[in-house]
Amino acid sequence: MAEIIVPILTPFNEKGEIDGEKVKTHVQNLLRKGVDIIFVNGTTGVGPALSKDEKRKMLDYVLDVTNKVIFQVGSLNMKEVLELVNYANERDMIAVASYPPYYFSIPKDFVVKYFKEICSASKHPVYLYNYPGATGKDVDVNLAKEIGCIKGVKDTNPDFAHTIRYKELGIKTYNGLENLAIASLSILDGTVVGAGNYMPELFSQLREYIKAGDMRKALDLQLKINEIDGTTIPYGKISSMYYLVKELQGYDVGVPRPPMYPLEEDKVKELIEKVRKIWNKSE
Ligand code: ELE
Repeated sequence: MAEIIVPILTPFNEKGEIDGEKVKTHVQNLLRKGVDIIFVNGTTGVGPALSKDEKRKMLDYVLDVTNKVIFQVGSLNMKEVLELVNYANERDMIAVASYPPYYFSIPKDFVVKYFKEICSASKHPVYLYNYPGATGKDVDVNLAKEIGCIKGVKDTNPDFAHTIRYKELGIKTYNGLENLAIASLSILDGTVVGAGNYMPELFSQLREYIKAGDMRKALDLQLKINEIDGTTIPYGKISSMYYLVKELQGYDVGVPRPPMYPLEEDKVKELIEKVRKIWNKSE
């Protein structure tokens, strides 16, 4: 069955520290609602904004609940990347993953070297997190072929044909966009969806419709997911999630940490009203 993967948000308290208990409550709920795998330190989890120590903490809090984990270790500090890989080596999980080194203009062979180093250090399968829109680098199927040791890929890419091509490598392939979940759940190994943090049941339901061959209902539900997801954009997708988890899932996951700024009270109210209206509409 196609997998639903949630890149878990990182719960912070008012002082900007990670709240471990909130992580665990959240993971338990996601698994109960049909999520299969937790992606740690992804974009939604503000991976690039976490220290090495915080990345390790997030991993351990999630591992306290489940070993169905993909651990994102990417950083511009190679020493820290390898330390995180070694940390992962001592623990049970599905895979480690990384985005390519971002920000800098570097030749492709540096990207190849980066992933090869991770592969040599890791006892777990190594997955590629390809998000060209954010990293400025496209590690496409040809570059992945050159790297040679990639065992899975999460491609956050509106170009679905680009994502499908990784299947030439026979590796686990996921697309990371909410609005392509219907396609990802139908023909890929699954979907990685940030919005799964606050509406996991909608993605589970989507998978059920697809499994039953009820594509008309699946499409309607996909459109509803798009509408809710789209509503959050002007408020900041990541910041919005903290308030929507509380509203729709019923427990506190703390607050976002700047530069993902917390939302003003009136904005939260406005956001929740808009989302509730769509959420309550019958399919
Ligand atoms: C999504 C990205 C995409 C989920 C992660 C994910 O968070 O690690 O803002 O929708 O382009 O791929 O969060 O973010 P947007 O994989």
